[in-house]
Amino acid sequence: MKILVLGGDGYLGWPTALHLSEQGHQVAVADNFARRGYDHELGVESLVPIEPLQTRIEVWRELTGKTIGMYVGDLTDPLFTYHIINDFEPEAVVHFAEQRAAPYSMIDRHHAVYTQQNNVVGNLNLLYAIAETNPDIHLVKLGTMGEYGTPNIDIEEGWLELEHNGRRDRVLFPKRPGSFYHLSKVHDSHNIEFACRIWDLRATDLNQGVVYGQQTPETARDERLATRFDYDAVFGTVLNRFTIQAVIGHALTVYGSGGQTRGIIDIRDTVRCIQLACENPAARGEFRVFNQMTESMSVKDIAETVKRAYPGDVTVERLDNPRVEAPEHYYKVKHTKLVELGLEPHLLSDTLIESMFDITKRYAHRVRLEALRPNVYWRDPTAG
Ligand code: NAD
Ligand code: USQ
Repeated sequence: MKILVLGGDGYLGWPTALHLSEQGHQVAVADNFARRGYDHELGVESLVPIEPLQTRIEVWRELTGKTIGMYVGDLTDPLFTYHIINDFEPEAVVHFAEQRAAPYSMIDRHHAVYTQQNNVVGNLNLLYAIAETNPDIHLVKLGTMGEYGTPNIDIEEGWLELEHNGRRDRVLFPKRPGSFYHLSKVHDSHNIEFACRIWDLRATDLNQGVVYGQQTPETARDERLATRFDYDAVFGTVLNRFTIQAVIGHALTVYGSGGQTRGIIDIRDTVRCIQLACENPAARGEFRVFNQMTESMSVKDIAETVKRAYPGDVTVERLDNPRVEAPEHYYKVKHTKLVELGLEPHLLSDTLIESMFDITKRYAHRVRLEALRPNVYWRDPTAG
């Protein structure tokens, strides 16, 4: 298939592009390098050094003989978005290209507005470009489990059958997200569902949990193919942060009671899920939602798991939670649709955590300790 990966320079977009290319698909990536810009703005860097996108693509071609196309531009620019759809003529578009850190969106008004403009406008331009160019293109969009929040009922895959005052209906599952970033994904989901209804587009919204891990079989082939590995308090995600903190002898930073529970997924399963979604497209007019996570864990259980796997001493520090989120709650998620399509999940294992310790040890000298402490507070909109 011809597959266009938007956000192909990012943590997940790059390994996905390699995986799809390895599977024999014809791949092109698009990116505006905003993510590298946030690093400059925040004064942080990926723990693992990453090559420029051009170098990565060239190394992949040298190693495999496979070509990956490249477009540089911004999805909020409609001319660029229409151009890439017209020029590459994809059968599927995988859309990763959004500002994805909840804390970044909560720094202040400017960052909240940027996040929602970047994400919602980029996605809307893409919907129009697909509808006007070729409505047969399958949109595979990265959403997030955080769209649902932590409701006191089971979380279904996107849709909810309900009965109210004796009448029945099928409605989008109610959303109660926990940051302006997560809200941008809710707005995207509604826009996509509407576009499927009015223009008969085909779309899959992948409500993904928190991703962990740094390597896939393809990125591991050469260190110049590495994807980013963030540890700072704004972009670093919880399990990645805890493995890095364990190695450098920093206390694991559990926010609040640690009773907050999230869906999680190994990066190797992320790339496989995208492949499965692309190869099994939604029908015309269908807005399909998959919960892209493989297991649920509380933050304190994640901390305990990392502590157990580490061969040295590890301490856990309970920090006042900088976020506003339920400290203890019900959490039961249905996530069977990707398994039905063939996903064989890698559940969290000591072996995987040990391999993350090994990667960290190589680059531990690059950690900036001050970047580890949380410095964005949900209740203080003037902090930025
Ligand atoms: P990332 O920030 O590493 O990658 C996103 C890429 O998109 C970056 O390279 C960035 O430069 C690019 N981009 C952003 N805005 C753009 C625009 N307007 N035009 C063109 N390019 C743009 O993030 P990631 O961790 O790879 O996440 C990818 C997607 O998956 C995001 O949509 C995120 O919300 C979703 N997701 C990520 C996780 C996770 O744990 N990392 C979990 C669930 C969902
Ligand atoms: N947490 C800690 N200590 C830390 C870091 C995080 O206790 O040092 C806690 C947070 O309070 C939160 C949980 O861990 O309860 C997850 O936080 P996170 O930063 O790992 O993940 P989150 O902010 O939810 O965002 C990440 C990605 C985002 C994606 C989301 C999936 O950055 O792009 O959408 O995971 S989900 O959580 O399912 O919404």
